[in-house]
Amino acid sequence: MKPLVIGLVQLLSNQQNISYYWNMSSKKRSNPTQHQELALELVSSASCLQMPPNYRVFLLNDDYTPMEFVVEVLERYFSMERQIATEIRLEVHQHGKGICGEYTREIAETKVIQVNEYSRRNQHPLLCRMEVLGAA
Ligand code: TYC
Repeated sequence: MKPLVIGLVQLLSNQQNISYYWNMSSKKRSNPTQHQELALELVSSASCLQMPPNYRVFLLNDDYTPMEFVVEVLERYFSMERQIATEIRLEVHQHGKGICGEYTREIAETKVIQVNEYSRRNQHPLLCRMEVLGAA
């Protein structure tokens, strides 16, 4: 049976902040003051919790979007300097795909929507997409 996790203890050791869950499915539980003495089945957070994955946002090449527009998008939505934006634009043009950045899911989703909406509003077929990265 999966342990019923009802509490989180923060322990400070060697300057590191380590989180532990205590498992109240243990028969030994009785009152809160016995937590330490009973050494409730502490399970390292490393085995319970995982950081949410990040997402890579990228642009796809097409034959119609003007190069200047791609550079503008990279500057406007990804805060790139002209020089870097131009390099990424060339990367997309030559290799079909160019990485704009890596973000949390919500930020990546927002950027994808913003770029695609902005492109359509300007009548360009430029496509912005995201892909999940390995868990951080
Ligand atoms: N390939 C496009 C053209 O030749 C330019 C372009 C570059 C389009 C980058 C999209 O993400 C892109 N007009």
